[in-house]
Amino acid sequence: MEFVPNTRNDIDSWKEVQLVYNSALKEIGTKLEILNDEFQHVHQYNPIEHIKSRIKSPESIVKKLKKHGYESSIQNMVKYVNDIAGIRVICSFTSDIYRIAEMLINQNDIRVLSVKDYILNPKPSGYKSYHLIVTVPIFLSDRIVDAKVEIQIRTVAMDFWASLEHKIHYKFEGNAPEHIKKELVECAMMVSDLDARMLSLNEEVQELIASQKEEAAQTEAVKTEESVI
Ligand code: 0O2
Repeated sequence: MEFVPNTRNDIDSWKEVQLVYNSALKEIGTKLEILNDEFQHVHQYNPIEHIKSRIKSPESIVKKLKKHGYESSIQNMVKYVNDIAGIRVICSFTSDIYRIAEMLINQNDIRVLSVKDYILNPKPSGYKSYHLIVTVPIFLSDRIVDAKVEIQIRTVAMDFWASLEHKIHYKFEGNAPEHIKKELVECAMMVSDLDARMLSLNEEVQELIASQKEEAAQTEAVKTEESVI
């Protein structure tokens, strides 16, 4: 079942697949950076903390095909594996996740294939994140190819939990003892609580800043009025 690109044709096709998916990551990455810069310009605030991207290794792609009962071929990879190109967007607050997703979805060259909201509906493991599978057009010299990209959007706290849980999951080859799984679910709940508290703190800070600005503007208006009199 193992995919080893050994014929000239296979090697060329695999190189082309990588080129297309790498281009897709660049396209989506640039779109996200532009949205972040515009947000900074309009609201003096960056919703995106950082962005990570990767192309899935051929071994992991083959593993996924095998899991779903497909033979290892380049055609099957492109057809059935949705996360060959993956991008992870780490935001400050939960509200930023939905803002970023909406702004991206509304771009007319982006086609949404699926949305999974693991924030509203967390996985039994405790995993929380917002997943989108989209296609983006890649303009090659002689044709346009629609490339699939998996976008995972989550907060810094959700990312912290997912990274550590992923390591533990691998250490036990997916079969962690029950008490460790239970502990991880409890940690996920603490992470959700932390996110909720940070969000409400941020909302309070924004309200305070807005009312201070209004007060300053009123004082300025009174001063101008007095100087005219
Ligand atoms: P990797 O190494 O991160 O790429 P699929 O398995 O993709 O065919 P499914 O089940 O619909 O189909 O995918 P899902 O669950 O929507 O999303 C898969 C990805 O989400 C995983 O990719 C992980 O990155 C992440 N993920 C999902 N569940 C968990 C979880 O319980 N813990 C952590 N830490 N991450 C999770 P891969 O391919 O499994 O791995």
